[in-house]
Amino acid sequence: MAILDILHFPDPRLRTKAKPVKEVDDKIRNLIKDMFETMYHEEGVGLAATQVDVHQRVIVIDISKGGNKPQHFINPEIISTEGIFVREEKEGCLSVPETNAEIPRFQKIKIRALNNKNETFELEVDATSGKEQALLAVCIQHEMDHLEGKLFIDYLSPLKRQRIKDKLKKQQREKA
Ligand code: GNR
Ligand code: NI
Repeated sequence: MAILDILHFPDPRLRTKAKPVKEVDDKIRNLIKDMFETMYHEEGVGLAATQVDVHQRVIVIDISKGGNKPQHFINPEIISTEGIFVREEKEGCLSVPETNAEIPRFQKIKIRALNNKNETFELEVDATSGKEQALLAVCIQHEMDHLEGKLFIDYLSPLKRQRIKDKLKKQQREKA
Protein backbone atom coordinates (compact mmCIF):
# COMPACT_ATOMS: atom_id res chain seq x y z
CA MET A 1 0.00 0.00 0.00
CA ALA A 2 1.23 3.48 -0.75
CA ILE A 3 0.11 7.07 -0.92
CA LEU A 4 0.99 8.34 -4.37
CA ASP A 5 2.00 11.87 -5.39
CA ILE A 6 -0.64 13.88 -7.21
CA LEU A 7 0.25 15.97 -10.26
CA HIS A 8 -0.82 19.61 -10.22
CA PHE A 9 -1.95 21.90 -13.03
CA PRO A 10 -0.23 23.08 -15.23
CA ASP A 11 1.92 19.91 -15.21
CA PRO A 12 1.91 18.73 -18.85
CA ARG A 13 1.63 15.09 -17.74
CA LEU A 14 -1.99 15.79 -16.80
CA ARG A 15 -2.59 16.19 -20.57
CA THR A 16 -1.63 12.58 -21.35
CA LYS A 17 -4.35 10.43 -22.87
CA ALA A 18 -4.53 7.19 -20.89
CA LYS A 19 -4.29 3.80 -22.61
CA PRO A 20 -6.83 1.01 -22.14
CA VAL A 21 -5.92 -1.64 -19.57
CA LYS A 22 -5.06 -4.78 -21.52
CA GLU A 23 -5.17 -7.25 -18.68
CA VAL A 24 -6.69 -6.85 -15.24
CA ASP A 25 -3.88 -8.34 -13.18
CA ASP A 26 -2.36 -7.91 -9.71
CA LYS A 27 -0.51 -4.83 -10.86
CA ILE A 28 -3.80 -3.13 -11.73
CA ARG A 29 -5.42 -4.37 -8.51
CA ASN A 30 -2.52 -2.88 -6.58
CA LEU A 31 -2.79 0.40 -8.47
CA ILE A 32 -6.48 0.57 -7.53
CA LYS A 33 -5.64 -0.03 -3.85
CA ASP A 34 -3.00 2.70 -3.89
CA MET A 35 -5.37 5.07 -5.68
CA PHE A 36 -8.02 4.54 -2.99
CA GLU A 37 -5.45 5.08 -0.27
CA THR A 38 -4.30 8.28 -1.96
CA MET A 39 -7.86 9.52 -2.57
CA TYR A 40 -8.93 8.94 1.05
CA HIS A 41 -5.71 10.53 2.31
CA GLU A 42 -6.37 13.63 0.20
CA GLU A 43 -10.06 13.61 1.16
CA GLY A 44 -11.18 13.50 -2.45
CA VAL A 45 -14.33 11.82 -3.75
CA GLY A 46 -12.63 10.53 -6.88
CA LEU A 47 -9.25 9.97 -8.49
CA ALA A 48 -8.08 9.12 -12.00
CA ALA A 49 -4.82 7.22 -12.63
CA THR A 50 -3.65 10.16 -14.77
CA GLN A 51 -3.44 12.27 -11.60
CA VAL A 52 -0.85 9.91 -10.10
CA ASP A 53 1.10 9.82 -13.38
CA VAL A 54 -0.13 6.37 -14.43
CA HIS A 55 -1.56 6.62 -17.92
CA GLN A 56 -3.95 3.69 -17.89
CA ARG A 57 -7.74 3.88 -17.93
CA VAL A 58 -8.56 3.40 -14.25
CA ILE A 59 -10.71 5.57 -11.97
CA VAL A 60 -11.76 5.25 -8.33
CA ILE A 61 -14.67 7.00 -6.62
CA ASP A 62 -16.22 7.13 -3.16
CA ILE A 63 -18.92 9.74 -2.73
CA SER A 64 -20.21 8.31 0.58
CA LYS A 65 -19.96 10.38 3.75
CA GLY A 66 -18.34 7.56 5.70
CA GLY A 67 -15.83 6.85 2.97
CA ASN A 68 -16.95 3.24 2.95
CA LYS A 69 -18.44 2.79 -0.51
CA PRO A 70 -15.49 2.45 -2.87
CA GLN A 71 -16.30 2.13 -6.55
CA HIS A 72 -13.74 1.46 -9.25
CA PHE A 73 -13.95 1.47 -13.01
CA ILE A 74 -11.45 0.02 -15.48
CA ASN A 75 -11.68 1.10 -19.14
CA PRO A 76 -14.90 3.07 -18.49
CA GLU A 77 -16.97 4.10 -21.49
CA ILE A 78 -20.00 6.35 -21.66
CA ILE A 79 -22.55 4.46 -23.74
CA SER A 80 -25.38 7.00 -23.59
CA THR A 81 -26.17 10.42 -22.21
CA GLU A 82 -29.26 12.56 -21.68
CA GLY A 83 -29.62 16.23 -20.87
CA ILE A 84 -27.27 18.76 -19.35
CA PHE A 85 -27.23 20.17 -15.82
CA VAL A 86 -25.05 22.21 -13.49
CA ARG A 87 -24.73 20.84 -9.98
CA GLU A 88 -25.61 23.20 -7.12
CA GLU A 89 -22.21 22.81 -5.54
CA LYS A 90 -19.16 23.81 -7.51
CA GLU A 91 -16.67 21.35 -8.88
CA GLY A 92 -13.14 21.03 -7.54
CA CYS A 93 -10.08 18.93 -8.37
CA LEU A 94 -7.14 17.59 -6.37
CA SER A 95 -4.91 18.52 -9.32
CA VAL A 96 -6.15 22.14 -9.36
CA PRO A 97 -5.93 23.28 -5.73
CA GLU A 98 -8.12 26.02 -4.29
CA THR A 99 -10.21 26.38 -7.42
CA ASN A 100 -13.92 25.78 -7.80
CA ALA A 101 -16.27 26.27 -10.72
CA GLU A 102 -19.73 25.49 -12.05
CA ILE A 103 -19.41 23.10 -14.97
CA PRO A 104 -22.16 21.84 -17.26
CA ARG A 105 -22.32 18.03 -17.25
CA PHE A 106 -24.57 15.33 -18.67
CA GLN A 107 -27.59 14.80 -16.45
CA LYS A 108 -28.02 11.11 -17.10
CA ILE A 109 -25.27 8.74 -18.15
CA LYS A 110 -24.96 5.08 -18.78
CA ILE A 111 -21.47 3.70 -18.49
CA ARG A 112 -19.81 0.37 -19.12
CA ALA A 113 -16.58 -0.70 -17.43
CA LEU A 114 -14.61 -3.63 -16.11
CA ASN A 115 -14.21 -4.47 -12.43
CA ASN A 116 -11.04 -5.84 -10.82
CA LYS A 117 -12.16 -9.38 -11.68
CA ASN A 118 -12.23 -8.48 -15.36
CA GLU A 119 -16.05 -8.61 -15.44
CA THR A 120 -17.99 -6.12 -17.54
CA PHE A 121 -20.70 -4.13 -15.76
CA GLU A 122 -23.00 -1.26 -16.62
CA LEU A 123 -24.17 1.56 -14.42
CA GLU A 124 -26.83 4.18 -14.98
CA VAL A 125 -26.66 7.40 -13.00
CA ASP A 126 -29.38 10.04 -13.04
CA ALA A 127 -28.43 13.36 -11.47
CA THR A 128 -32.09 14.28 -10.96
CA SER A 129 -32.63 11.40 -8.52
CA GLY A 130 -30.88 13.03 -5.53
CA LYS A 131 -27.78 14.84 -4.35
CA GLU A 132 -25.63 11.73 -4.11
CA GLN A 133 -26.50 10.64 -7.62
CA ALA A 134 -25.82 14.17 -8.89
CA LEU A 135 -22.35 14.09 -7.32
CA LEU A 136 -21.72 10.60 -8.70
CA ALA A 137 -22.77 11.68 -12.21
CA VAL A 138 -20.43 14.68 -12.07
CA CYS A 139 -17.60 12.72 -10.52
CA ILE A 140 -17.66 9.95 -13.14
CA GLN A 141 -17.54 12.54 -15.93
CA HIS A 142 -14.79 14.51 -14.15
CA GLU A 143 -12.63 11.39 -13.73
CA MET A 144 -13.23 10.18 -17.27
CA ASP A 145 -12.13 13.60 -18.53
CA HIS A 146 -8.82 13.14 -16.66
CA LEU A 147 -8.20 9.95 -18.67
CA GLU A 148 -8.51 12.08 -21.82
CA GLY A 149 -6.07 14.66 -20.45
CA LYS A 150 -8.91 17.07 -19.82
CA LEU A 151 -9.41 19.21 -16.70
CA PHE A 152 -12.60 20.85 -15.42
CA ILE A 153 -11.08 24.29 -15.91
CA ASP A 154 -10.90 23.56 -19.66
CA TYR A 155 -14.65 24.28 -19.71
CA LEU A 156 -14.01 27.85 -18.50
CA SER A 157 -13.11 30.83 -20.65
CA PRO A 158 -9.40 31.23 -21.57
CA LEU A 159 -9.27 34.36 -19.42
CA LYS A 160 -10.55 32.58 -16.32
CA ARG A 161 -8.21 29.66 -16.96
CA GLN A 162 -5.22 32.00 -17.31
CA ARG A 163 -6.09 33.68 -14.01
CA ILE A 164 -6.16 30.29 -12.28
CA LYS A 165 -2.83 29.37 -13.89
CA ASP A 166 -1.22 32.64 -12.74
CA LYS A 167 -2.58 32.17 -9.21
CA LEU A 168 -1.28 28.58 -8.92
CA LYS A 169 2.10 29.43 -10.47
CA LYS A 170 2.52 32.23 -7.96
CA GLN A 171 1.64 29.84 -5.12
CA GLN A 172 4.10 27.24 -6.39
CA ARG A 173 6.84 29.92 -6.57
CA GLU A 174 6.11 30.99 -3.02
CA LYS A 175 6.28 27.40 -1.79
CA ALA A 176 9.59 26.67 -3.55
O1 GNR B 1 -12.53 15.50 -4.55
C1 GNR B 1 -13.11 15.90 -5.55
N1 GNR B 1 -14.29 16.54 -5.41
C2 GNR B 1 -15.12 16.86 -6.46
C3 GNR B 1 -16.17 17.74 -6.22
C4 GNR B 1 -17.02 18.07 -7.22
C5 GNR B 1 -16.85 17.55 -8.47
C6 GNR B 1 -15.81 16.69 -8.75
C7 GNR B 1 -14.93 16.35 -7.75
S1 GNR B 1 -13.63 15.25 -8.08
C8 GNR B 1 -12.47 15.73 -6.86
C9 GNR B 1 -11.30 14.79 -6.83
C10 GNR B 1 -10.56 14.84 -8.14
O2 GNR B 1 -9.83 15.74 -8.47
N2 GNR B 1 -10.74 13.87 -8.97
O3 GNR B 1 -10.16 13.87 -10.18
NI1 NI C 1 -9.83 15.94 -10.68
